[in-house]
Amino acid sequence: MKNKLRAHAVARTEGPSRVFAGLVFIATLGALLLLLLSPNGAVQASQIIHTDTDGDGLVDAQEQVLSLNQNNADTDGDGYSDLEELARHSEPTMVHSTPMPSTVDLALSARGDSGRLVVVYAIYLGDREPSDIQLSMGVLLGGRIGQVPPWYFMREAWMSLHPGHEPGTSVMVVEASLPPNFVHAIGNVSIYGIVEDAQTGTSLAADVVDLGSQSGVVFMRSMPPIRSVTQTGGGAAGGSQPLSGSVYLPIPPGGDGDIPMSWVPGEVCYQKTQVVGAGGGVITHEVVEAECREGWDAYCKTDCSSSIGSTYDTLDPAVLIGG
Ligand SMILES: [Ca+2]
Ligand SMILES: [Ca+2]
Ligand SMILES: [Ca+2]
Repeated sequence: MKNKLRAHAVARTEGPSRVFAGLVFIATLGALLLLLLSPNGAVQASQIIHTDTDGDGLVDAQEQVLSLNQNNADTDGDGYSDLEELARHSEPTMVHSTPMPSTVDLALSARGDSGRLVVVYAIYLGDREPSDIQLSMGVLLGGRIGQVPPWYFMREAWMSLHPGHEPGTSVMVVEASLPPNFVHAIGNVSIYGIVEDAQTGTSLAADVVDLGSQSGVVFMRSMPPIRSVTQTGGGAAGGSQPLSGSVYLPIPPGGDGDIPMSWVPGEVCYQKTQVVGAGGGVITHEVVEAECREGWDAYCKTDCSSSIGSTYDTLDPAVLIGG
């Protein structure tokens, strides 16, 4: 391993096909170790907590959002860590779901933490060095790919590097924090990341996390995991059928205490949508079904069903990488 980790964050100023100059974020491995070994695990001026009890690279608070086991680095025991399965889009709680072969992969997630909104970039590097890739970040605002200056993301960024399942492979985590008001002010925000070859600028992998604001709480819109097959939801579409829509996971800035009292614990707002528009990589969805579903370690907004008929935009990761 090289003695330096380099993550190059560049901003998009025109469109997904353009690469632009930007901030270069460099942290030495020594500095990272110092940060990781700090007594309280907190490494940021913003006091975001990076306690990772099982050492799999996903901090406890993020595992809670994703309903993973914060005391087990490999929740399903298939040999791939929870972090690697997140980065490579397999199901971390199902032993028969393991990553598809890939060279580089990326997954975005998010959580609320210490009054901040933390965006997590889980990057499967394969056998590449961190310095071999650069990370582009941006935001979809009002149907257009926004110009978010890289310093806005990276001024409070945090990185760590972890071994992958196959020998010589690794998985990198980059976390960047934002003020939640960023989402509250806009309503629906798609944050994207693109992993590029640092030498050629070629896009290698892309992913998007969709965030929304409801009643002063930030939500992360997430595909229902495969494990929801075994969860019996409420309503006629529950039972043993896989959920085909998305779930709206609340990620309050300071933990459970920020959830309005009226919201239902142990449930999640499930939405089924249909695509009503697409163009330039932007996909417009309309909510056609919405109801609280049981069996989740989350909360369901009481008026979940009132979102029926509403629309939101997201980005197509395939378009981001030129697919
Ligand atoms: Ca962990
Ligand atoms: Ca874990
Ligand atoms: Ca696993």
